[in-house]
Amino acid sequence: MRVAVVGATGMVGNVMLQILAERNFPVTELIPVASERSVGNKIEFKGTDYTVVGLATAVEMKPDIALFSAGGNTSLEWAPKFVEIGTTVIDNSSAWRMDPSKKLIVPEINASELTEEDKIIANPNCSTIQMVLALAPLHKKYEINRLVISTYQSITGTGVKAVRQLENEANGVDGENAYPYQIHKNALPHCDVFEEAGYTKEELKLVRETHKILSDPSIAITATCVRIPVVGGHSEAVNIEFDNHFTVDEVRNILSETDGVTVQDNTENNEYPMPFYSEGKDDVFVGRIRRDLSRENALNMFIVSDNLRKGAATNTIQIAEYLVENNLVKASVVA
Ligand code: A2P
Ligand code: 11C
Repeated sequence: MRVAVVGATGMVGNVMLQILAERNFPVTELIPVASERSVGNKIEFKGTDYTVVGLATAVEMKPDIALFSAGGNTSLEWAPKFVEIGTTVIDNSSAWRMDPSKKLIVPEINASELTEEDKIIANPNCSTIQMVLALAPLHKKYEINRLVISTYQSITGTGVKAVRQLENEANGVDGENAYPYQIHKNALPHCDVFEEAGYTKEELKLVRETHKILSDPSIAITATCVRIPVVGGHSEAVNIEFDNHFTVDEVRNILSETDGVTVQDNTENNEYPMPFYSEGKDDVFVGRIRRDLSRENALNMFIVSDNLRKGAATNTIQIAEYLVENNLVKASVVA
């Protein structure tokens, strides 16, 4: 496969390259793509140096697959141009997620919906992916009717600029800021931009994307998303109300048997998921699983995952793997 990584110099793009190599994705030629200011720079992939190209050049190079993570506007403008020349695009931005003609895929849940006709496939938001991976098997068994979500999100979700801001603040150095306030020693109840009714775009993504992935718009969902000064992953406290009765042991068993989920839940040994320890791992870690004693059929749990991996790059590459394994994208012979 000739694989373009659009946004190869960015936070997620960099992890995409790492994961393509780690998982031995069948890359015959890598096409790293970034903005004009990075064109000409070298990027190392599996021991070979590749030159960063701009988007127009990448289209001329006719990749079989393009993995996009360079912001929504780049995806909106350029994904269709790649599709025109026969490329299949897997897009990690929010550009196409809610487009009814595009599929929003978490492979463990709904990859079987994919067909050869899907030329732009949307990768969900990081905080949605890790949550729905743990919720999907519980929804199937007990039917979720309401979710109350509070997130504690890594600054890596904002990109390179945010990581620099935290480093600068921790070192007492001036620099460009990604956030309207100091993030060092702080918590900002503000992820992405404010939209309608006082909610941020990140909060609305959790609502809308969850409805789409679980194919169930009837679930009542409300969220508060908070940015905290950590880098290892996103954490989420989720309160879940089911239509049906459950036992906590049964829930633990279901989650233990779910692909991509690791249960870390033993309060006697202080065992619970934390972003510091999820960094660099592909799993979604679930712990603090306990009945909500204030409501019938309600449960609390804490869900943690490396937002750059399962929340972004790993999920994107798992989609690509599914396409290749199921012959939904074929390598072209380029003269
Ligand atoms: P560049 O490094 O040249 O700016 P992050 O989210 O970590 O900040 O990374 C964003 C990624 O998207 C980078 O690889 C960045 O390239 C790339 N990018 C940003 N704007 C564009 C654009 N207009 N065209 C192509 N790539 C872009
Ligand atoms: C954050 N979830 O942590 C965001 C980053 O829609 O893919 C990814 C934004 C997106 O701020």
